[in-house]
Amino acid sequence: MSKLVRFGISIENELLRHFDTYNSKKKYKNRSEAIRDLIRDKLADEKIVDPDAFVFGIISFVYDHHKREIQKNLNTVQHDSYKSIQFSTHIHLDHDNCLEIIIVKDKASKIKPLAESIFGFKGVKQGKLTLMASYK
Ligand code: NI
Repeated sequence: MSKLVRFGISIENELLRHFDTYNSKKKYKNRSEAIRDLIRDKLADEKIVDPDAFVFGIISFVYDHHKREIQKNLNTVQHDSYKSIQFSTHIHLDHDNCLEIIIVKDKASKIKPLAESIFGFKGVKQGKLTLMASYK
């Protein structure tokens, strides 16, 4: 961890009150920890919109495995992106539905189109892409 630096912040009473309520809900021990996390989150949000940014995350989706071509399409798109995919797993939710979770690591410009192609397949009922970027 790099050296900590102190700096002062001016803030409206009302906003500080909301912030303290948020901090106690999130179980922060002090305001500094909460502010550091908020800054990291904001910087990461900014970073993941950059197509060249190196990101990691999770593509999760639910699909009906009876739909024609779905297994073939999912297999093809994942093999096409094998360099971005670190891990994947498949859970049979019930008679018709499957949940697949793919952990990815690559440039945002590689990950987003992969998720979009998966979510666009006929038979995919719900999909979520969670992206993160690291900040110390
Ligand atoms: Ni299944």
